[in-house]
Amino acid sequence: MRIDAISIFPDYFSALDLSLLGKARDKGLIEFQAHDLRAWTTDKHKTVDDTPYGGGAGMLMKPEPWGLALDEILGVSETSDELSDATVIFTSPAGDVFNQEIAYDLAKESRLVFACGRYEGIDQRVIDYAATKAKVRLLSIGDYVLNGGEVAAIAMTEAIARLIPGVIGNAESLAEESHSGEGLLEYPSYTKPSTWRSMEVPEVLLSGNHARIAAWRYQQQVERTRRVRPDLLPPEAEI
Ligand code: JET
Repeated sequence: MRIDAISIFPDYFSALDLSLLGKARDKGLIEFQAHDLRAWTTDKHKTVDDTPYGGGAGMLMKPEPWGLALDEILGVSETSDELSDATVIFTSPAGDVFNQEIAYDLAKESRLVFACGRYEGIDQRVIDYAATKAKVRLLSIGDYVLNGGEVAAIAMTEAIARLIPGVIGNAESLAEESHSGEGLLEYPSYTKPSTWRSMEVPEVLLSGNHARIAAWRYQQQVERTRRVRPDLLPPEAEI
């Protein structure tokens, strides 16, 4: 998979050089490139913002640099009918809320382009133009406001990239997640030592009785989910 990100702070994405994604890149499974939006400005001051028509607080991202950046990165032009095979993702609090199911869908794509807005957002015509040249999604990582889309794009990239075959070494950890991960919360986990700061590991986990352990873990998952995320619980009859 190839992933591009367009941002006025491309250095944010150096976090992706670390750990998981760094190794996937070394193995050639993922190509990632961050781009500085200001490279597509044409004025001396490299201006990317302007005041909103109709008034209101704050500044908006002006459309021209975005148009040039998207044309070049998508390999399209205003005058050609050629469509890009990429999916353009605008990170936005106004988008669909990103979740594991969307991560699985996007992990099947060959190209993603993250467009990271700042200030009060991007001129709407940029989103409308992109939608004439590529698949477009507005995606949010939750109901809070960030200063820009970079952190949201990094979160989504990490969630998507780890689902690409070969990126996570242990295929079992993914398989286990895909049926417990989406339904119920995880059970609490313990490692050595069996006593730490006078707290004991639950006796059942030391018993060696695999049926008892599985039953205990399932009960913990259901209790924890009912307490913290009752919205995730299947209908009463299925538990
Ligand atoms: C966000 C994402 O804050 C979030 O995203 C970043 C952001 C901040 C300010 C403006 C903005 O504009 C986006 C835009 O999209 C078309 O114009 C984006 C919070 N949860 N998820």
